[in-house]
Amino acid sequence: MALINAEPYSLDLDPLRAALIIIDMQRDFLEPGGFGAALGNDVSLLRWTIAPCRQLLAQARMAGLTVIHTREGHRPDLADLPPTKKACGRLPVALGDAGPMGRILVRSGDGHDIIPELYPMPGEPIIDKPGKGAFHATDLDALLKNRGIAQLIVCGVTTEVCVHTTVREANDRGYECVVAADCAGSYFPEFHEIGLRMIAAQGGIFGWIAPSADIIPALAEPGRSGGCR
Ligand code: TIU
Repeated sequence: MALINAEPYSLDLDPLRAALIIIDMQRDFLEPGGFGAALGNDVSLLRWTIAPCRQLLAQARMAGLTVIHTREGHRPDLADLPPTKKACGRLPVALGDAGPMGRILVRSGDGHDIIPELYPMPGEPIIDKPGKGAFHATDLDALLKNRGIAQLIVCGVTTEVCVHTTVREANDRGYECVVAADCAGSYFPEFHEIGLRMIAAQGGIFGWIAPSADIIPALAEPGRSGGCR
């Protein structure tokens, strides 16, 4: 066990029972021409998360932590796309339509893929999720339980949407979550700040927050051997 200097108070991390989960670091959200841009967002506002995420990912891999990636997206036949989600935003180019990176937020399109900087290594589970939360309509809970995972280090985009929804889902399922504050991001900087504060407020109502610099030392617990689990 190793203490993470977190808010609202220190978290005792057990790297043997912890996983890093990287939420939706997809081209559709971080690069021009994807879903994030179709929603009217300035996607460049998310790019500062990439370098700290890379560092956290590298350290987690070196420590032998379970690393899980998620991707938001839908079946090519859109059978798992609620009409309400398709209608959201009344967009001229809607979800499922052709875009410069393939069909927007559809599995197998280029935009749906994870950005090259954070590309999964062979053996790292990828959770394809149709919703904002990574537990909804996925096998994430089974995967975590089967590996004995009880604590999640969470990063990715966006803070107030898919990161928040996943942390809330995880908290309700009994997982302890710490969000790596500099490794999550939003198209709305103020939502990022408030979103983090919402997690840690009220004694950590949904979880903990900490800078990645305070999480990384806890991964390299003395005596821990490397290698993927
Ligand atoms: N729009 C927005 O901020 N986010 C999403 O639609 N999905 C995720 O957060 N991944």
